[in-house]
Formats: sequence, C-alpha cells, structure tokens
Amino acid sequence: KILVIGACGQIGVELTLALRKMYGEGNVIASDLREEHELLRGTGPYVSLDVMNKEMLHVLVIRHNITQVYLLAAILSATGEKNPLLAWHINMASLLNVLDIAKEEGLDKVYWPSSIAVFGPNSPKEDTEQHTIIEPTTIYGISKFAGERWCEYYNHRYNVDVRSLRYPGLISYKSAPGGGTTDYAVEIFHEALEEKSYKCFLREDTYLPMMYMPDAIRATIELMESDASKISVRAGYNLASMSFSPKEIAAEIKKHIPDFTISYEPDYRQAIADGWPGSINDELARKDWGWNHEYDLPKMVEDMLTNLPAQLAK
Ligand code: VAH
Repeated sequence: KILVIGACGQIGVELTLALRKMYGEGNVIASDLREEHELLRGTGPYVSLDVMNKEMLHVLVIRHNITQVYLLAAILSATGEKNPLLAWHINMASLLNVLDIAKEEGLDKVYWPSSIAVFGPNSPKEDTEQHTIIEPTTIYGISKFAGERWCEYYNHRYNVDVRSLRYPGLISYKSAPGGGTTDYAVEIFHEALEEKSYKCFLREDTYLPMMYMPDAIRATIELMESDASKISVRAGYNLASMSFSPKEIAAEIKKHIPDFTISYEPDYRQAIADGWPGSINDELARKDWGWNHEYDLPKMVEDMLTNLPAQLAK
C-alpha cells in the first residue's frame, strides 16, 4: 500500500490521483493535516495525519500495511523566510520521521521532493549541472540541501530505497500552489481570467526553470518505477522542461487573451528568485532513467487556459 503525506498540496493532489489510477484507489492512502481536498473526495481512503508525530505515523504505516511513502509535506521558499526555524524544523523532522520508519519497517521505497532551490547565488546560472557549487541562501533551500544528504545517508548506511527530484517551479490548475516564489506563474492565469490583468511580484526579466504539473507527476512516477540499478543519484535528480520570465509567459497568455495586461512590483521574493539558476541541466535523469519532458511554454499556456476556467467555475 502507498501512503501520500501532504496529499492536499499542489503536488499531492495530482500525485495521489495519478497513483490511484495506476495502483487502484484502495491501495493509495491520502493523508494531510488539512481536510480532504475536494478533488480527492470519493477517490480513495483519506486519513488526517501530522507527519511531525512519529509515533502516529509509525502506527499508521503498520496498521495500513504501507510499503511505499511519498512525502510531499513541506514549508516552501517564500513562507519559509517568514519563519525560518519553524520551516527548518518541519522540513527536516518530517523527512527524518519518514526515513527512520522506512528503515525500521523495511519499506520498499520512499519519495521525497528536492528543489532547484538547493542552488544559490554562487551556483552557475545557466545549464546548472547536477554536481556543482550548492550554497542555498533560503531556509527552504538549506532544508532541501540537508534533506538530500540525509536521503543519501539512509540509502548507503541502511539501504533505504529513497528517490528524489529537484523540481523546478510547478504550474497546475487543479490545486493551489503552497507559498513558493514561483507561484506567480500560477497566479497569473487566475488573474488573467478573472481580472484580465496581473501585478507580478517578480521583475519582468526573472528567468526561472519551470515545469507543467503533468510532466512533474510523470517524472515522479517514472523515477519510482525505474529499476533501482538505474538510479545513480539518491539526492534530488536535476529535472527540467522549460525556463521563462514573467514577460514571456505574459506574452504567451496575451495570444489567447489579447487585452491582458501585466505590471511589476517586485517584493521580497525577488531576492529569492535572483539566487536561483535560470536553467537546469538534467542530462543525468535523461541518461539514467529516460526522462523526457512533453510540455513547453505554448503547450502549457494552451492547456492551462483550456482547463482552468472550468476549475474556477466550481
Ligand atoms: C518554491 N515552488 O517556489 C517552490 C519550488 C523551485 C520552486 O521549490 O518554493
């Protein structure tokens, strides 16, 4: 049985739905602190879980015969900067609880997302490689960097089969983003449809690695389904599909909504974005387990503007 922790978050909702399609609804237990997301209701078992409560998590793993855990609960970059010690505590204790229970119960596999936020101002800005200077400057990035080392440690010391991806900024319409710096790329669609204008909190030329959620979900499942012998990275694999700036995505949206306008009022999130690479080299993921993205900017914008209105109308 699979347990998804943080199943009501931006990634969690779609990952839970995809896993239920693949493995059968009853075999994927969704859990979160929050109440069940509307899109999950009626699609399979849901339990309330505080991943910080190791005993409760351990009992749940045993009671439901869990063999795989996907840990999506975390405090993201922008929110993390407002309460660094809390973000560090939640992001690290949740991972260590899962890794240690995976070791104790001999779980088959664990998935834990890392992020391009592990890179910092001293990392190469373009075509940033898997192994390069990694000096994160946000607490979120520091927790993802430290978490990567813990994943490597539990793998080589205790043989825990933990796998991870350094997600770029993720764009989706089914569930809201959770307090990240790349959230502008989701907000812009909601504002374009509802107000025909958007005030962007990043500068127009802030070029960041991004990915459409269907690609991110498929990458996650393809990685988890790969033979362990193909996995050469137990920290987070670099993963890429496209990079764009607010100006570029705004221009693409204008092709569909001609009277859409955008203005720019950078805030504290600009400094976070400035520390991240503009583009990522993911050749290792493509070589090791055959990663290949499907969505570029035009295709993503088309799909978002086709599907978001119905979602907003609910
Ligand atoms: C964030 N969406 O902005 C997340 C992600 C690369 C960005 O880690 O914090």
